[in-house]
Amino acid sequence: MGVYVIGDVHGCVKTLAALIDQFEVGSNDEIWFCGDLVNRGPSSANCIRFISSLKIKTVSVLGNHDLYFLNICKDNPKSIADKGLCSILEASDKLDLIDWLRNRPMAHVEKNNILVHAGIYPSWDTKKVTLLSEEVCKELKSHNWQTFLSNMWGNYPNKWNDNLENFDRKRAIVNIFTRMRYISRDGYLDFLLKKAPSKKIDGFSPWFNHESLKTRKERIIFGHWSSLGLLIRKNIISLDTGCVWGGLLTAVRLGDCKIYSQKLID
Ligand SMILES: [Mn+2]
Repeated sequence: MGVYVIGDVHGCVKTLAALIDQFEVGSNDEIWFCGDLVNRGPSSANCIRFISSLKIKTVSVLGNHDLYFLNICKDNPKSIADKGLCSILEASDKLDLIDWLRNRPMAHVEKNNILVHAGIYPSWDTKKVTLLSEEVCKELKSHNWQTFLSNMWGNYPNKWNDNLENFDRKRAIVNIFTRMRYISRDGYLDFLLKKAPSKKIDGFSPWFNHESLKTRKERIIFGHWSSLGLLIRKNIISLDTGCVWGGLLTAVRLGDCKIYSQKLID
């Protein structure tokens, strides 16, 4: 059995299909996605239809663009600027596509692998990752998911604390799982810094380099950070190689860390 993990697809469904063709997947293989399936690219609707109709097991965690889309569509707009997202709003199966998306997890833990869109807070262990993912997913799956999402925007609280409550607590969880890049030594997050870590930033470092990272023994696979690009360490795999910006869509096979890549197909 092989597990293939794919970086941020952003509606680039033709590129995705061509990448998957390279794997020659069998019925026991699995395909995992780092999230941000929709927005920016040519066809968000077809991207969800394609993934949800694959005949093998798939896992997709939610990214910030997936949540952005869900938040927009809760108001039932007739159209929006992003043509790819409009493809969902105008679809006859719109409700199925929305329901499929909002039923995805924030994090997926299996054996020693943790799949998230952006990152994991240093003080969280694997058990906590699972619990916090479930805490947010419960809200997204509920009848009140629209009200919940309305309260998830903003950059604060910008430091995790176990005593956070209500929407502040959930917003911190959502931001950490789907938007985090840089963290200070004392645990403050800066959501506006997006540069590649090669450029030194005073006081902040990539979350996965934090000295207190509790999930260091697990292998964490994530996307979201296109300026970081492909990074393969023993326990850290970063997969967003900016396909939608004209870069590559990248996948890794977890067993042997074999890398697959596909140039953007418009
Ligand atoms: Mn993202």
